[in-house]
Amino acid sequence: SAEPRVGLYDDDDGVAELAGVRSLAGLWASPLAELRERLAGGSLGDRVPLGEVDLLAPIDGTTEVWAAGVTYETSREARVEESERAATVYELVYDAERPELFFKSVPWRVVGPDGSLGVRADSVVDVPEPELALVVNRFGEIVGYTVCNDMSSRSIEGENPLYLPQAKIYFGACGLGPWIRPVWEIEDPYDLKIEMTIDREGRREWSGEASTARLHRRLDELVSYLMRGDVHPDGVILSTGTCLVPPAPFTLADGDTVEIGIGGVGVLRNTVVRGAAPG
Ligand code: DO4
Ligand code: MG
Repeated sequence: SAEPRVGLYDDDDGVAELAGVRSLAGLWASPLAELRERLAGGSLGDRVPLGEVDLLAPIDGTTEVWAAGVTYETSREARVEESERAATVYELVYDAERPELFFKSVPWRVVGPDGSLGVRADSVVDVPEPELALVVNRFGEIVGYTVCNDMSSRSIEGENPLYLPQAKIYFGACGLGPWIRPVWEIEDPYDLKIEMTIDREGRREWSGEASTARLHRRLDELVSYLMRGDVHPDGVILSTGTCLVPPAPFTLADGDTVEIGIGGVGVLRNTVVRGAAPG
């Protein structure tokens, strides 16, 4: 049926439904130790080959997506360059005690694997941002990792940093997936390769590679600021900032394919639609 289900993926390319689990958000209501036991001991439905499953974005309920900014030197440099008049805000936040955190998406706007990402019709310079995203439970514990594409309008943000919500939050701006890798299966989250390729009309238009080793913040430090003075009853997804920014004059075009791979976590692939918003 078309009902969304929660499943466990095994390394032999099979997926089995987690019996009795109605939503991901429900899982984020358990402390990490309980979640781990629940996943290890949960009863599973029939195993289905991955190819027969339509993967949805791994987010539901009222779980929000937030994102951190200017957490890699590459991002700081790109922002300083695109916004000469306001460059110091980026310089300052890179070394400030409080990180830059911003709201990115509600679940219904999130685009899953193979879905269409959007570029705003009123933007002229647009880039994908490949980011490691943390899945955080309601207690502020990191329970898993996924891949986030924090699509951004460089022309709108570059005009004035106060335009950040317009540059970052719009129809099709947030890609997430292809699944969640449990935290206990990743040995060192500070040593993950991040790769991005952008293909246009059958040709490689841009590619780059970096590592979470260059992250300028600690993951739990980012989470602690996100939980400070706030509540996330259905847990929260926190994207940790980009380590790759295709330099100007690069801009995304309608029909581009963006693939982001994070070692041990997964590969998120999407196509780009310019002016994706209906109406
Ligand atoms: O400061 C603006 C946003 C930065 C961002 O999204 C990033 O560094 O990934
Ligand atoms: Mg970003």
